[in-house]
Amino acid sequence: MTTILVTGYEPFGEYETNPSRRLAEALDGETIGGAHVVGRELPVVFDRAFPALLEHLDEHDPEAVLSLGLMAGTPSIAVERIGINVRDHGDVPDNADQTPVDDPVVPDGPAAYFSTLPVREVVDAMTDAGVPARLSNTAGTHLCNDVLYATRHHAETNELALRSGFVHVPFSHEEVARRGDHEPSLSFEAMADGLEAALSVLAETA
Ligand code: PCA
Repeated sequence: MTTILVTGYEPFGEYETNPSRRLAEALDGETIGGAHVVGRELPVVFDRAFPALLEHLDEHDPEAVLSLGLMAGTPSIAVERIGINVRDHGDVPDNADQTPVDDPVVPDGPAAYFSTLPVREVVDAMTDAGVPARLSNTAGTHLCNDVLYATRHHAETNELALRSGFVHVPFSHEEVARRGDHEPSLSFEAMADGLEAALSVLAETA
C-alpha cells in the first residue's frame, strides 16, 4: 500500500496553537484513495525540523510527503510551488530563539526547487471540493520554506523517487475566535476536506 507522510508544525512565535499540527494529527492513520496516511509533528527549529522529517522518512518509507504549515493572514489554503535556498527568520525567532538572516538552507545548494506534487491539480481538487485554495509562488523564508527546500534537496541529491511539496493553511475559526482577533480563517472541517482531496490526487498519481 502507498504511504503518504503528512507533517504539521508545533506552535511558534506569538501563537499558542498551530492548525497544521491538528490537521496532521487528524489525518494520521486514515486511508485516502487507497493510500495510508501517516501524520507527524515537526519542531519549529531551523536545525531540527528536517532531521525530524528524515527520521519519519526512514521509519515509514513514504512514496510522497505533504508538509503543512500555518500562514497567518492567508484567507485560503495556499499550495506552494517552490522552495528557495534562503533561511531568514523575518521578525519571528524559531522556537530555539534562533534568528538567521540571509542564510542558505543548504550552503552551495541550488537557488530553488519546485514542489514535485501536481500543484495545479491539487488546487483544482480542493476548489472542486468547495474549499478555497490557490497556487502560491512563495513559501516565505521561515521553517515552511526550509522543509520544502530541504526535502527536495534530499530527494534530488540521493536520486530518490520521493515526491514532496508544501501546503500553507490559515487559522481555523475556533483559533481566531478563542484569541479574539480578526485573522482570516477557514473551518477546520473545510481544511481537512481540502487536504483529503489533495491526498486523493497524490494517491491517484502515485
Ligand atoms: N508556519 C511557519 C513555520 C511553521 C509554521 O507553521 C512558516 O510559514 O514558515
